[in-house]
Amino acid sequence: MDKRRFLLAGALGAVVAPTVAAPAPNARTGVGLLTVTGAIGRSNRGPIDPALDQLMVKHGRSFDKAWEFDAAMLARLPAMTIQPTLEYDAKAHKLTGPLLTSVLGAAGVAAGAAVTLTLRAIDGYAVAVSLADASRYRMIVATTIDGMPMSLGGLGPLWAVYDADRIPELADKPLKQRFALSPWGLYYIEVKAT
Ligand SMILES: Nc1nc2c(c(=O)[nH]1)N[C@H]1C(S)=C(S)[C@@H](COP(=O)(O)O)O[C@H]1N2
Ligand SMILES: [Mo]
Repeated sequence: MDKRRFLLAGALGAVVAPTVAAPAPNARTGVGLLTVTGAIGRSNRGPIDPALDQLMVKHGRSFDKAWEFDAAMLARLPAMTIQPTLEYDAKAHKLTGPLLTSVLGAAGVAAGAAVTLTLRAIDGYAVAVSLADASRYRMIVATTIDGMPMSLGGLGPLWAVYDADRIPELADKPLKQRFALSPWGLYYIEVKAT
């Protein structure tokens, strides 16, 4: 390395260093809320533990690496707000959370990747959606409803949901048929090359 490049590298290092000192982006410290597996580019945990990962084992899952999010990691992603009419009470509710594409992006899935997602919920409900549709629907991983964090036992803690009123192909359907792609109690996503 010549002297000029050395000095430049030093100057960049000085600028870059404080950023590097910020909390490691892959550190999960809070309760794991969402596990992303399959065709992911980044991982922050190892294989499924057949003894301790009870719900995932019950749901027949298996993986050798995954990206796990806690609430703080989800909260660091840009939040979106949607206000769809929900089928449960036929009322509009305000839902906030990151775009599903941002969540996958954090796990190292490229925005335009040709992949299918399987979204799994705590009660065993699972639904497949292409990343292209999830992106077109501007699907979010909602964490709050009407300003309140969603509860386990209700629709939460995470709900994959979209603004069906504003998606023509869904808004045309009766309310009861708009949310089949929308698992409440979302806790697991598999990413698979299409
Ligand atoms: N966790 C979970 N999410 C779910 C479901 C479910 O059974 N479990 N059913 C899906 C379907 S098929 C529809 S139409 C809507 C409403 O389903 P429900 O009336 O059975 O709640 O939620 C979707 N999300
Ligand atoms: Mo349904």
